[in-house]
Amino acid sequence: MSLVTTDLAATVGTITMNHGRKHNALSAALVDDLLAAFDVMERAKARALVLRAPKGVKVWSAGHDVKELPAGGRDPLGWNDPLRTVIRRIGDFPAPVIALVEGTVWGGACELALSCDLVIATPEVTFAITPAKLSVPYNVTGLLTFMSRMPLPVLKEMAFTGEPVDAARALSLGFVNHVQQAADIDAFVMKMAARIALNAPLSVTAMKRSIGILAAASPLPPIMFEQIQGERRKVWDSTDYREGMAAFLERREPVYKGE
Ligand code: YXS
Repeated sequence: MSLVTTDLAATVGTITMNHGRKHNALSAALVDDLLAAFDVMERAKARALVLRAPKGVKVWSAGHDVKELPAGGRDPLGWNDPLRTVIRRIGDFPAPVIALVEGTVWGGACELALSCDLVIATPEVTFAITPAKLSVPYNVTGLLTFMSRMPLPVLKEMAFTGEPVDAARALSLGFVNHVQQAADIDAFVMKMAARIALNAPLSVTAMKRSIGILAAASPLPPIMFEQIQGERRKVWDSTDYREGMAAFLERREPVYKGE
């Protein structure tokens, strides 16, 4: 049985992440079903696409499936990681993707939501960027996603503390487009999606792709990329990395020693 449901109304598609038992943790299985759903919507030439969880969820997505992170000794967020794959798919999708967010959003799911073209949330939504809590070295394109959505001091606060930021603050900082009450958000999002779908799809796609290319056009000399990878390897090779994983699985607070 698929871990997502899909709906296509005229030229507006909806993909609903529906693995409630694991709070939509972005496992390989859930991401595989998401990718299949994106392909269906692209073949159907959807002109706007809504990415959501079931109505009224407590957790939109709990982020990367921690139980699928490598035990150590290699990059936990490499090119072929499911989280990286689905983030790229959102950027590659020809039509605008609108994140309809209810509930709490954790870790890599913050990047999933913010990599969407538009983010619309209820007032109860919170976003928590959690790599530091789990001793995970977030990756280059992931950090660039966040850096392009919010001021650096805000990203540093979220990344260093791991503490949630609510929808009102996210709206004031510009990484949420609109905040709508739960009773209104579905109609609000579908109205915006329908408006987008009435516009010229080739123009919308060209602008989405051009903006994406321009926003990602940050020339990084190879030596700087290798320097970043060196910093990240210190983390994924550390005993702290293994402690973060163990603490999550044992449902206890981690004790980090900086080694
Ligand atoms: O024990 P069972 O089998 O019932 O499964 C539990 C949880 O283990 C599971 N689950 C997850 N499994 C894998 N990866 C996850 N991220 C994850 N989150 C939850 O779902 C079942 C129900 O969870 P439970 O009992 O904790 O539910 P709750 O209602 O008490 O609490 C809901 C949450 C979301 C507050 C809680 O599950 C939680 O704090 N989850 C972890 C959130 C988090 O830290 N996510 C970051 C994942 S790492 C990631 O995204 C990147 C690698 S990074 O860190 O770099 O950003």
